[in-house]
Amino acid sequence: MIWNEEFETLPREAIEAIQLKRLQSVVERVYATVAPYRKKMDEAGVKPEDIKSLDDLRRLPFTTKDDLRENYPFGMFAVPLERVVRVHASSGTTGKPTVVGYTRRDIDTWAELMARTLACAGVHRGDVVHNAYGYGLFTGGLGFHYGAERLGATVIPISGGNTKRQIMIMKDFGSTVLTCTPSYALNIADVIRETNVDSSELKIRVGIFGAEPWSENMREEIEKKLGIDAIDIYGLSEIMGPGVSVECIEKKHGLHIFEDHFIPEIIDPQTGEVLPPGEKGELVFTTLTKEAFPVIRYRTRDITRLITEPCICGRTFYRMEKVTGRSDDMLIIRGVNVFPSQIEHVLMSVEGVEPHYQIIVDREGALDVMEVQVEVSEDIFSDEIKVLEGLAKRIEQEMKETLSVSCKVRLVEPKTIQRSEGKAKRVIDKRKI
Ligand code: DLL
Repeated sequence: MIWNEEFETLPREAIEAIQLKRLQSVVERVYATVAPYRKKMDEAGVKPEDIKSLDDLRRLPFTTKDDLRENYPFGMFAVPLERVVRVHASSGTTGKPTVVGYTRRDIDTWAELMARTLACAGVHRGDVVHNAYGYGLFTGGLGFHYGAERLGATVIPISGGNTKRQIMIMKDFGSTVLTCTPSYALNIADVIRETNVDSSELKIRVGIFGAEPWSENMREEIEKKLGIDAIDIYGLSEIMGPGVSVECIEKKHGLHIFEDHFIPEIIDPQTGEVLPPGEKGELVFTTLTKEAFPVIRYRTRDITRLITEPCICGRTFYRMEKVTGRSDDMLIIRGVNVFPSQIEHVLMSVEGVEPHYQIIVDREGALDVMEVQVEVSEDIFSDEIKVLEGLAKRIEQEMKETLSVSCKVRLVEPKTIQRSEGKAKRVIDKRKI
């Protein structure tokens, strides 16, 4: 079902007309009310009235996480605090969190976009949504919650953690939709298996997973273990939270971006130059309707490409390819760029290796060293040392071929790598400590 057929199937010209009108209005608003935007625009010599076409967007300066940090906590809000009915925050890897605010209308827009998101993934009234995204400052829990209510589904606000209890509730309440991070979905699947729960007693049909990168192989693994369809959802607190883009039930065709509320651009992360449609680069978003915390050309650091053709599902908005990593996720190992997603891809293609891994980077003398620790199945682990060594060598070989840099592979006992209840921590970089 298409939740908002009127908007989600608009012809291109109509989408662009809406975008231009809304863009002009938001630029005018931030210039008038948010001092850091006014300062940056003045320095760049651009005024709100210079935005005459969508192409003029590129005349506006970028906004980065540093801008938000410098104006912590509320310095980039465009309305007085009396109009802000909620705040959320995302914890960065360093220092203070990024704080975002919502007016009553923003919360309403977000609920509408999350209702679209859920409908896009095939969720409907009568579904029981088991919402295991964290409730709190993180946008996942409440974002899904309001969307599921708007759609008219039944929400179980379970939040993350206490996995055995989650499974009991899922069974007893007849949950049909699972929403959580992909790493937590795997964790749930493993606990189901370990506790010998009869999976035919579970009614989960579809899962909507996001908030962290996950590979196609990881999708297959989750779908197989839980017997469900696994849909990818993307979003970030600075732009709104979940509900920026989502796959439709067709899957693997990219994530539909709600373009009547957000304009996506792809830029070269080095030069900042806008790249033509179809090219891979850093995703940049401008919000068009947000009141409390509008953002202009926000650099997400996420790497993807845009797909401009309408989807077979009938929706006309541009899509983005699955995000496989962030430009700041990239590890530089002895000068070679390595993305954790490449490592995941290699691991997931090896028989007997479990989808639980961690990457440890360190420096020995002047040399970077990378170790990949990965769990193997019980059968393999109890095999002879020779077999284990052979497997580790084979993975090392494949890593070398894929990454063009060597790493050490250590096969570890089942259940030794810490399980995730939210976003998984894949990389431990000891070089920075
Ligand atoms: O993770 C919002 C969210 C909640 C999205 C629930 C989906 C589901 P932040 O905590 O601000 O917001 O983290 C945003 O997470 O810039 C990406 O790097 C990463 N990310 C989010 N979704 C995906 C995804 C939420 N589907 C950051 N694939 C983003 C890959 C993702 N990375």
